[in-house]
Amino acid sequence: MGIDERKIKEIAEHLDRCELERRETDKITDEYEITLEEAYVIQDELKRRKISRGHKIIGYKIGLTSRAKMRQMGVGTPIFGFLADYFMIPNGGKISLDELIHPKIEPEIAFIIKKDLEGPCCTPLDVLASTELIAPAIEVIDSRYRDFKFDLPSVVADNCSSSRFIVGCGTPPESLDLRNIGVIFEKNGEILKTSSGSAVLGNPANSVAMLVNHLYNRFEILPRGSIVLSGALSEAIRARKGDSFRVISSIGCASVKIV
Ligand code: OOG
Ligand code: MG
Repeated sequence: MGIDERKIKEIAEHLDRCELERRETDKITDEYEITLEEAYVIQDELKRRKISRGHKIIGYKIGLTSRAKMRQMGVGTPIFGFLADYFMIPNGGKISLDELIHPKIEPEIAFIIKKDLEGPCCTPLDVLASTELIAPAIEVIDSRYRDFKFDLPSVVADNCSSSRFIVGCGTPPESLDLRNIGVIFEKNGEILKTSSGSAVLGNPANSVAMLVNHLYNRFEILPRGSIVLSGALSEAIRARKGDSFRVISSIGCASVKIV
């Protein structure tokens, strides 16, 4: 490893404080040479800090799983992060801009997992067999890096820009073809983008299978009860005070208001 344990703790503390004090920072690779593996160790430390403050980990997210997002961020590899309990906002709820740095909104498809999933060879079919519900979702990302400018190790260390999320009512996956879930992304009643489930790696279940195999490499499983955000279907949109965002889909709706 290029950086030692002390540096890992220091960087995690720095990123954690930036989140809590809603401060921007330069990307960490401006100062340190960090491998992707080390970036996930920093993310683990960030997770430990939140758990030690009494927060629970309630799920995971995958990022950069659509061409639109890869193009927008200039990073072409899927990334994995965790979801803490305080990230979750009730459907139709409000988010105060004062709590965040420069939030952006993404339309997503969420999975609610009913049976533990374990790698190393998890397939999309395994994912469907262990999924209780598929639901429309909104992710609020809020990179701690200035202007959302980062490279792969920096964004992974920063828990993949995770900040808040909203999950709508779900549908059991049995009767669904996930590739054909139609999704309309609206801001203030105007359509920003239409897309379908296939925008996420051909099928969002592929994205969840990748997460399970990634967790296996880190000696973890995807536990039952987890919420998984499978990745944005289209570009993230900057949120301003007063904006309302809605994800309308063939399986239900999710909405949030920025105040
Ligand atoms: C990284 C997080 C991307 C997604 O769904 O693709 C992400 C970022 O764009 O800041 O959450
Ligand atoms: Mg996302």
